[in-house]
Amino acid sequence: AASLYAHVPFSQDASYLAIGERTNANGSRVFREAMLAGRWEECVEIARAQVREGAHLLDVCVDYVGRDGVADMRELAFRLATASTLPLMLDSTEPAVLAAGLEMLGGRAVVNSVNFEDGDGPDSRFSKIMHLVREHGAAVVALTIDEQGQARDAGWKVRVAERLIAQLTGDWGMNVGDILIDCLTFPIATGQEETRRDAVATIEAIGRIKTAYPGVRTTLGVSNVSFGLNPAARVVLNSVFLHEAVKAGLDSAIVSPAKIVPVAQIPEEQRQVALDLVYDRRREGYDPLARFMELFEGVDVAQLRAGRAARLAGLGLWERLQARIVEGERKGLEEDLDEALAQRPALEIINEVLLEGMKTVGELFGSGQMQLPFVLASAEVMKAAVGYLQPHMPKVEDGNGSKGRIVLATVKGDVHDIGKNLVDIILSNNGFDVVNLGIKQPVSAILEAAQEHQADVIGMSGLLVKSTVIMRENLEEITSRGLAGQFPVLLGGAALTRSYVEQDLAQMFPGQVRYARDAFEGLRLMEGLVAVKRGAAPEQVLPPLRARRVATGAALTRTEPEAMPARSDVAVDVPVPGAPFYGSRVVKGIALAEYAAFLDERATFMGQWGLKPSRGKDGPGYEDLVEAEGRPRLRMWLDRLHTDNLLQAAVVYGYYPCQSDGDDLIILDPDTIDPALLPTPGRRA
Ligand code: B1M
Repeated sequence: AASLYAHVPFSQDASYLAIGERTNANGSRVFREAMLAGRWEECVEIARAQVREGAHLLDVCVDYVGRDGVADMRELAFRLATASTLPLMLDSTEPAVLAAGLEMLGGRAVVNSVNFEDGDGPDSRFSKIMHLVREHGAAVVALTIDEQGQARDAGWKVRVAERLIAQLTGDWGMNVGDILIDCLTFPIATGQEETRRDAVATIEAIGRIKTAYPGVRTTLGVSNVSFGLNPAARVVLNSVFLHEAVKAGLDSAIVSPAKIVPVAQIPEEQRQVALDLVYDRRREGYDPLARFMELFEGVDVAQLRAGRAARLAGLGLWERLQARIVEGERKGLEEDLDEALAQRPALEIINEVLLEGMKTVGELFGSGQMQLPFVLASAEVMKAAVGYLQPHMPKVEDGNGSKGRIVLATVKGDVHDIGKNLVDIILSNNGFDVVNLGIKQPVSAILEAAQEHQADVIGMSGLLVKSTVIMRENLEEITSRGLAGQFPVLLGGAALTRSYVEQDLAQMFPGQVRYARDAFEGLRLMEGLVAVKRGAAPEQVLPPLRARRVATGAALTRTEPEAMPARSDVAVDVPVPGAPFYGSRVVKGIALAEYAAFLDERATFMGQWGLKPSRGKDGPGYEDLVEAEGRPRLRMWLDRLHTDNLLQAAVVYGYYPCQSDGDDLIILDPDTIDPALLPTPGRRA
């Protein structure tokens, strides 16, 4: 899905796609009241708050009895089209309301929803809404409801999903990846016998649909499951249910972050009973619903929090500070930091206590036990702690003015800035002048700032794996603009490795590029890089780059299946396929036409060549620029490449023997290995 500003993939790394539910007249009283009173700015503010809370998409629903839904949707979608950076999911049962929203939006929306409640004939809602979806190229949420009603057991849900997928892809030409199947659930805690197995049926159906159609997406409105319980019990049941659904393959969920807590933070008995309730594990003398209600009798959400506060209070100072980061608990932070400062220096508190907490957050998030909004809360506490400790960090006042200037930025597409800001503090406190550009910075902005501020060094930070690729592209761009000699570059961020920077990147970058594992290594390198900028020989002022380690004569050992460590139940006795050959090969002479088709025109025209369409009505739009400038220039270049034979395109590829060593994958040099140990090239070994 896309807004005017950003696209959002339906598959999220290490997370489900979080769809904010508060811009919904049926789900949020505050939103509804603002909408009914025509306080549109307040509605927009609710949307913005969800962006800050870490939502990836916003569900927008204006359906309310007696209102003119078309007018409301037009008004709201018009505002959100430019006020929300996130794409929208337009949520209505009325085709006219959906049409009004779709017409106001740039980018690509998601339509919520279609189903077979009144069949799939030409006059059905399904058909009417699908005409709109097709006309606007939207993605669509498809509910497991048919002519008999909402599907209740897993088999029924799966059958409706199959019918939906068949029709949406067959009759409506949709890509399976643009369909979000919602398996729906009724509340399971109302005591009605017929709904007790709804959650388990939903979880099972999600698993079966994802197995049968790996490309299809699944979604779910989570809060419905706990309807009827008190707010504290709802928070726990919603969280446990969401966690189980994600484990079964749920890709996205309509949620309110306030109604979810990380399962790791739920007390054991509450979690266990919630699980029994979700999976309807009743047995003689034990009804999880009754026990669950007992556990939460008289408990309100404030008490849930109070329980956490009491638990934190019971911890020792260092554990508590770490727990504050992990649990995103800010209340009392300053007092704890004051106590900590009386015992250890500020930098040590950050490095040895708080960053350890952040590491745990990363692990919990990576393993799916912590949802994104909580990572955000942890990040906020971390930032607050660093801000509070900053005045207590050592500062160099040598009175000689700046020791050098760095332009610092988190690279394009990456929002992580805690590490970068720490680098800013450490460098500033040590006499360097830092121009901190913030997050998601394209290379053009970084270079512009470096030139404007006459920077000595460019510093780039990025934590996503894809940011390491962006850094490489940025170095290429700096080189192609002839600026590699002018700006030494410092790189840092958790996804980088020393060898990637000091071997791969250093090899392709004609200037100086260095890797800093942490802010202190950044500080040590800064002096050398500034000196290089001012004319010193790199080998005199910078540590040597790490050379590539080449394993020679590595002993390839064969581990018998029974000697394998018990790590998983993956079969180890399958035949190992032989590679067609070992080593690398190069394919040359690839015709220009074969790869020119892969060129990303938009990225080339706008990102690289800087063609900027006008935002208003007066100047040329993107398509005009493409026709008038982009394509003619591209054709000229393709002709020149062809006639002057400027590019020698080649592909290098290879097959190498490898083996594991703990969690490392060791790539071996085929020339140094006893051939008898290798699977035979071209044949199954
Ligand atoms: Co995100 N995130 N996150 N996240 N996040 C990671 C990086 C991740 C490893 C978590 C995981 O899966 N275990 C993972 C990346 C996986 C990958 O790329 N393969 C991840 C993901 C997937 C995502 C999203 C894509 C999730 C989603 O929406 N599906 C999304 C990304 C959005 C985007 O960027 N477009 C996302 C969002 C977020 C939050 C917004 C919620 C929040 C960031 C808030 C903020 O920064 N304002 C967040 C957080 C907090 C994390 C983790 C948990 C912690 C990062 C952190 O602040 N560490 C992180 C897991 C982890 O790293 N353990 C994770 C503390 C900080 C001090 O360390 O920045 O590494 P760091 O800085 C270090 C060094 O690296 C070095 O110095 C510092 C120490 O002194 N350094 C430099 C850094 N920059 C330097 C520059 C230098 C020199 C040294 O010179 C120029």
